[in-house]
Amino acid sequence: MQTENLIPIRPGFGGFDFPYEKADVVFFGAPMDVTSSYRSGYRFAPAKIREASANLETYVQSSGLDVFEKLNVSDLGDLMLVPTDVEASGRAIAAVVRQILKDRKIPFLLGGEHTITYFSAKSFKDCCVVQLDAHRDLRDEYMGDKVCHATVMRRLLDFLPPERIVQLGVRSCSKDEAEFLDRTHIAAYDSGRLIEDHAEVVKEVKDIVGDEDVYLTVDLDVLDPAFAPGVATPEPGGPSTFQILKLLRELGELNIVGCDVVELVPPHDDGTTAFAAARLIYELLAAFSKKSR
Ligand SMILES: [Mn+2]
Repeated sequence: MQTENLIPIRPGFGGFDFPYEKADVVFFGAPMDVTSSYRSGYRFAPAKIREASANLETYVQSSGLDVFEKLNVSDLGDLMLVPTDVEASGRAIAAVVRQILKDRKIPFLLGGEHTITYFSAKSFKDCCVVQLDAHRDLRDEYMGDKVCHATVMRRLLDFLPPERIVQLGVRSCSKDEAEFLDRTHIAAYDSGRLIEDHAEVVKEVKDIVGDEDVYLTVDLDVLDPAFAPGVATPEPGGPSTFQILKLLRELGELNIVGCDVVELVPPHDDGTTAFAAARLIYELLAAFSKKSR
């Protein structure tokens, strides 16, 4: 692994430090903090997620296992990004993701703004992208930007057919995005449907995705702001942390080949959102761990 632009951070996620060579899952921070249209401060997010992760139990009660028992997890630290250059930062992110994939491991990105998903997901071949988000992120451009937090899912359509995208938890979009969604075949299970019809939604998502490779992107604003106040663009009317934990336990059974957790803005967080992020990640790791048993 080329590491000259990765700043090592110890302790890493969960406080554990398995060597990269032995790792099944590889974390790295991609603290992109450029395109926010409202709150910013994403650059501090990976550190806050790591801090929360070190103060939570690694034994996941709902799964009955310690995530580090069967699973080797490594953390490469934070990627040095070009503060004002989305494309250059994106190339650096994609290079690390490609290397981790080449070494047959699961990359797990700690954002950073949602824009990182475009550069990360682009590095996978033929995957489905499952998105947990309050927003569609399907604008073709936003305030003149083609590649930003508000367009990230639309940019994925530059290389993925719409049938390979699943949106969960959305409750906010523009009229143009709603019309665009109607014209495409993106599977969208909005917040109300997810909350009221959880089991059926999970069943349908599993039917759509089957045993395809899945890239999972978790925008923390999918959670109701009551449970995750420290995000860039809070959107009321979302599911609880408990509901999303349950959802991730179930989605974790899919063939997940890459993940990111994005949109935490620590300057607007009292710790609630960082702890929610860390717990959601543990739940996913427990699901991975279960599969590797
Ligand atoms: Mn988003």
